[in-house]
Amino acid sequence: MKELTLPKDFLWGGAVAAHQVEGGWNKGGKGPSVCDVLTGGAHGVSREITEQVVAGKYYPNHEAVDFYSHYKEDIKLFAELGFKCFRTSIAWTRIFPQGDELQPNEEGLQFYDDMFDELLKYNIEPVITLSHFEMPLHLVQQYGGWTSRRVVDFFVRFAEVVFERYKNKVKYWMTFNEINNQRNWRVPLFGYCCSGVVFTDHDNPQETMYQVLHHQFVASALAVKAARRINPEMQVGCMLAMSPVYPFSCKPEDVMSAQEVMRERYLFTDVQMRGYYPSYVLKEWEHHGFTINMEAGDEQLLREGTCAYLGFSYYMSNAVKAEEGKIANPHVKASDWGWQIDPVGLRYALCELYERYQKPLFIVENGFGAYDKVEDDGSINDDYRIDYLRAHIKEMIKAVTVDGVDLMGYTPWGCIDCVSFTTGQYSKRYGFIYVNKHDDGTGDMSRSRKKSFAWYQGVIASNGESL
Ligand code: BGP
Repeated sequence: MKELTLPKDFLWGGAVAAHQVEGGWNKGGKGPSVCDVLTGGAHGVSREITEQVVAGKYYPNHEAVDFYSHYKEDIKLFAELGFKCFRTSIAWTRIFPQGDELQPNEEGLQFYDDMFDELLKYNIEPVITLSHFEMPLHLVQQYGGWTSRRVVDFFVRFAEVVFERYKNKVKYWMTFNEINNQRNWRVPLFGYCCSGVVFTDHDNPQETMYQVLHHQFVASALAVKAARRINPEMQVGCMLAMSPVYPFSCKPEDVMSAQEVMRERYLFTDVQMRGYYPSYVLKEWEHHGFTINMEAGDEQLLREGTCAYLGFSYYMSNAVKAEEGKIANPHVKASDWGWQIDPVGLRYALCELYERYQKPLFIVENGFGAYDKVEDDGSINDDYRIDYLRAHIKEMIKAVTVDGVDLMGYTPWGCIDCVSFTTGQYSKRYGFIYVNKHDDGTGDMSRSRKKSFAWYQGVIASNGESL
C-alpha cells in the first residue's frame, strides 16, 4: 500500500494574538482595547474596569511578553523552527486607537509593516486575525460595543485600511477569533472580549447576543467582499472554537443532546461558510419571540460574503448527558486546568467540519497549557507537551491522508509563551520558546528553547514524518 503524506506546501507554523504577546499597550499611539482592562489573576470583568483602567493593579497584557520590542529576535527563532507561517492578530487600537477615527494611526501601521517584512525575509507567511478579543474600549463605552450597527462601519473601515496597506504582504486573513465563544453568554469574560458586551447586563441577554452576532456576521461578510475587491488573491476565513461534544452514551436522548450542543458551535460557521441562518436558529428566534434587527440587503450580503476557509482552534472534547448536561468523559485524561485531552477528537472534528462545509480547513490553534520547570542547567524538559502535540499531529495526518480532508496548515497555540487568555497567567505556558516572565510580574523577558523546540523543528523539517 502506498504511504500517503501531507502536501508539500502544508503551512506549519505557530499562533499567538497581539494582546497576548505584544505588550506596549499604550506605545506608538495605541489606544486601550477591551483586553487591556482585564486585570491579572481571575481575569474578571466588572463595570469598574470598563470605565477606566484602575491605577495600581496589574494588567498582564500591558507588558505581555513584549513582542512589540522583541519581534525581530522572536521571528528569528520562528525561522530557526522552520515556520512556513505565523499567525497573529493586528491590534485594532494600534491602527484606530479609539475605533471611530476617520484616519488611521501611521505609527501602528508601520509597526505591522516592519513585522511582516521581518517574517517575509525568512519566507514566513503571515496569517492575520482582524479581531482577536481586541476591540477598542472607546467603542464599548461610546457605542455599547457590537450591539450598535455603527460598529460594523468602524470595523469595515479598519479592515479596508489593513487590506489595502498589506495587500502584497498578507494573503491569509481571519475576521473574528473564536466567534462562538459568545454563545457562552452567561460568562462575562467571553461576551466582553468577543464583542465588548456583558450580556448578563441586558434584559434579554440571549436576544442581545444574537443581535451582536448579526452585526458581526454582516461585518465579516463586508470584510470578505472588501478583501476580494482589493486583492482577489487574499483569502479571508472565519475562526471557530471547536470542541466536539460526544453523547455520554448511545442512549438516543444523549445522542440528540450532543447534536443540540454542537449546533451552538455550528451556527456560527453555518452562517459564515454557507451564507444563511440555519433552520434551528430561525426556530429558536421564533420560539423565544426574539426580534433581530436586520437591514434590507443583509441576507444577500451574508450569501455573497462567505469565507474562503474555516480556521479553528482545537484543545479538547467534552461529553454530554441528556439529564445532566456537559459531563467529564471517563475515557480521556485532563490538563491541570481540566481541559480534556483527546487527540482522536481532532480527527473527528476535521472530518465533521469538512463533511459539513467541503471547504479548506486550517487548524489555527492547538496546544497544551502546562506549568514548565526550568532545571538548574536552564533546560526545560516539556515531554508532556511533545506527547500532546505528537498525538494530535498523528490524528491530523490521518484526517488528511486517510479521510481526505483538505487541510491548509497547523499553527499550535502560544508557540512562544504568552499571557493566558482565560486566566491572565504567564505560568500557563504553551510555547516551544520559554519567556522568563512570571505571574507576579518578575522576570527579565529572556527567551530560551524548550525541549519541544528541537522536536517541532524536526516535525516541520520532515513534513510530519518524524514525530
Ligand atoms: C483560545 C484563544 C486564545 C488562547 C487559547 C488558550 O480560546 O483564542 O487566545 O489563549 O484559547 O487559552 P488559555 O490562554 O486560556 O489557556
